[in-house]
Amino acid sequence: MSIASVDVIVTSPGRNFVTLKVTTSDGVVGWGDATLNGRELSVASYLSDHLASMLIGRDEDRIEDTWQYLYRGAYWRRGPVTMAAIAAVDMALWDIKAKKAGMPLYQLLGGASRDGVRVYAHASGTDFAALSNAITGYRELGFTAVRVQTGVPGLGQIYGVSSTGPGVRYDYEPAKRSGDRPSEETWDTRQYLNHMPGVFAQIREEFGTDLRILHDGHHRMTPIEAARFAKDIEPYDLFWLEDATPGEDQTALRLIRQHSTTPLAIGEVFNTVYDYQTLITERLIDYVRSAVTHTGGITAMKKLLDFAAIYGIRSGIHGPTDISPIGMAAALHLDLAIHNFGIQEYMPHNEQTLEVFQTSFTFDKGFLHPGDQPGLGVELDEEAAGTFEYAKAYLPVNRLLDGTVHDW
Ligand code: CS2
Ligand code: MG
Repeated sequence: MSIASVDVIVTSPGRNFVTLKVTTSDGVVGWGDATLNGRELSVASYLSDHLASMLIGRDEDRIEDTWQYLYRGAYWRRGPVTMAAIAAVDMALWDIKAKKAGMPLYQLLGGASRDGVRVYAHASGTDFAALSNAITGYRELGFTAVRVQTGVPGLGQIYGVSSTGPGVRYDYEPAKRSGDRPSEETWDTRQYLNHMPGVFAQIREEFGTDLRILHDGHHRMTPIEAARFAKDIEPYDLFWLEDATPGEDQTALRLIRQHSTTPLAIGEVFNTVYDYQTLITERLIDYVRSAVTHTGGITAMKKLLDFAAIYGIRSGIHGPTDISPIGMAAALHLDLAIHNFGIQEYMPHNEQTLEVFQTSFTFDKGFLHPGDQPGLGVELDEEAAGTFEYAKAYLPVNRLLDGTVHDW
């Protein structure tokens, strides 16, 4: 048995996705997500122009050896493009192995450690009334945890806030089809720091203490600003404060830890375990935020999460709509199997996306389950995929009020 063909499928059902299709000499098909929001074609080219020929003829069962072959064999290692390409190959090979075994992937990862995967939704609103409406809507859908993002008076469109009205499902897509350059947003940290603690106080006032509240700082604060913010919001018992500072400055979190017990989550822009080494060994974070799609796949994520488990750190796998249903399914199989599960991000995909990707995971009262189909449990309809043309899209660029480029 060997890999007979490798195909890269770029499709855009409402947003861009890159998918890898690996087919064995016996006709078994495995799928992998290779979507990197705003830089999709770089990964598509890495796969089709550089990796595909290396894979033909390889034994599809040698997943670890293939991972090492692609990682060490590249010479130029790490980085979002390389690791998304390797992730797609890895996911496809695990999909094949589980299909050949006739079982859902989580069974190959040690079986279920829990009955379901607790998920959190994205509740947002330009003001508190819209945010409150969104939280109520998600609670009615059965969610027990919500990420809350809201507008800041004086600032226009900012990260994470739906501009399509109060946060309904899949209501926020950050990548814009803005022609040949990104759109721009304006930011002011001081206005944000002064505004947000009151929002959390209002949420606790209105929704009580049971609801798990998460918030995404989206990389924008300096270490001392983040330390102040994490301390100011401590009374509101957040499940986590995410990306309080730009994560590559790992030791910045030592300052936040000195001032606050607000749990911290980081890592959605990371792509290898080395990005986490200080954060994990010094217990500077409480949740690992990587996506399977951006961090080298199931093989690498399982090792990363097992490493984090030694330090009492749990999973918080990234799951926005720019992770395809295949990448989401890979996360769910890991979530179900590992012991140190924390929570799973879940932004439901739109109807067009679900025309292209046939999923088998299910949602029930705030929990997802990957399903018991052999493999990952997601199949891509190539005919449907072919009807959605790729269109270049960019994540916004952020500038401070004086025009200085800032982290988006
Ligand atoms: C966000 C992401 O889900 C999150 O936590 O940080 O939606 C992020 O903005 C997008 O993945 C960027 O493509
Ligand atoms: Mg985030």
